[in-house]
Amino acid sequence: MKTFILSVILFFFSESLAAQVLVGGGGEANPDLKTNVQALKNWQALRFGLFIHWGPVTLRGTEIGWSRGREVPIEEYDNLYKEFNPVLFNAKEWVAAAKAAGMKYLIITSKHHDGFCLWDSKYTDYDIMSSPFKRDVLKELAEECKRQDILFGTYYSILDWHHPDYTTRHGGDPRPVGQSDMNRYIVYLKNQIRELIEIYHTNILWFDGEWEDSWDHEKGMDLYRYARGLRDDILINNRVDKGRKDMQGMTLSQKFAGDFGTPEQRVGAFEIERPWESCITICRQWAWKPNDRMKSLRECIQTLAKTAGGGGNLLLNVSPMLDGRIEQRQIDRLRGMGEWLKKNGESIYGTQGGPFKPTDWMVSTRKGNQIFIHLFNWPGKELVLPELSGCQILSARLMGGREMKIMHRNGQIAIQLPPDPVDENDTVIVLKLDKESATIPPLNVTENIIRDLVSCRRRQLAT
Ligand code: H79
Repeated sequence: MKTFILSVILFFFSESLAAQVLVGGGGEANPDLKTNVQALKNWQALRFGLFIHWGPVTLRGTEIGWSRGREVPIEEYDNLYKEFNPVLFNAKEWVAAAKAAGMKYLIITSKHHDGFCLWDSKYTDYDIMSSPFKRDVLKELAEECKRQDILFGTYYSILDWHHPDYTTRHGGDPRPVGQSDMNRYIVYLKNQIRELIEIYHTNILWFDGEWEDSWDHEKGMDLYRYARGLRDDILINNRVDKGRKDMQGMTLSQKFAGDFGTPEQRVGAFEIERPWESCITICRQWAWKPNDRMKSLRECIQTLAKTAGGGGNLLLNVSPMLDGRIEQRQIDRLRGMGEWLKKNGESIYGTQGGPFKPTDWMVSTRKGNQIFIHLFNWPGKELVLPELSGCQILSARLMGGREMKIMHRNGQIAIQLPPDPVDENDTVIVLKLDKESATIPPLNVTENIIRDLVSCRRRQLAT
């Protein structure tokens, strides 16, 4: 009888845990349409993907979409596709670059705010087939992703500053909006989304440009339902609807549609109940820019670790050049991340964030009965952490290396470190526990470690 009661309690407990994962979905208009949990979990386990922003704008080296009517006059911008001929485009090389980085999925701009379509769309001539290149970039890429076992997804901008029926003008566009019609535009948009799902088998719909007044909450929930109706296991970001608060990217409440949050150009805040993905550029601009400042390998690796430590995915953006190649220095940077992941991938893929909450110089991830500590700065001779209540640390070792001594003092754990960091970018320490790490509630370490650092510095000053 006791066991029965216990299992009933456990059942409800696990059900409520599951319910926490079931956030988002179709929003208040679609109460029965929840996020496809299996698809979500599979995608979360991938942790690291490649974002690609690309289009005729690379002929100018200015920002995609945003430079239309700013750095590049509208008339000129809208005619760039007539010169777009990236003859060195090679889907195999792009996907191989993602693979070499240790990335597991890829999202490409099928259509950005400028309205240009990188695929052979039946519903517009403003697409890649009207350029001198005349090759279906999306098709080649989708097929190559399949071949190389990379999950394929598509970015699609809801706002379209080029389409006559879209009802907001931008960049001093003189065309009157009087004849525009959002209902007609939505027919166009849905037709294109159907193409992306049915012909290109996109697994992720990464919407953007939802913030203008032309779009609203009802339209967002309707679009979500439409896409899920075409394919139930598709994932849709929260920019399908108006629930995103700011660039922190998390959805305000469950009344809004969307399967995951989208912090932009920042690592999301620690959040392990609600799914999210940070999108961050490898350089500064989303679209290719000559001599754009590129992030260091250290920054790239730490950004990935911080994202995983906070509980999210990282979608790192690269933009190929006007000739179709990805810059060699970016390929090299990606490979650098892949090399780090070859040694440390266990601490990223398939992990959850925590239990130690992220700090500037340390984050943690967990999987099974292990916790992975990512050290960005070297704390001295010891790493001091709060004790984990209710479980034992059986061992501490450097990732792929030797075991380290653990001491217990005043409710703290002190792990004896080698004198210097093993990996200047991120040294990973693996803690093996006597039980599952997933159940440990999040712990704040900041104060603890700062105190220890201060005393450590004092000691140094004293000697
Ligand atoms: O597609 C990428 C951006 O174009 C788009 N979302 C990502 C994924 C985006 N939407 N909103 N924003 C970016 C924020 C707007 C930032 C801006 Fe700017 C600051 C627009 C103009 C000044 C960023 C910097 C774009 C141009 C310069």
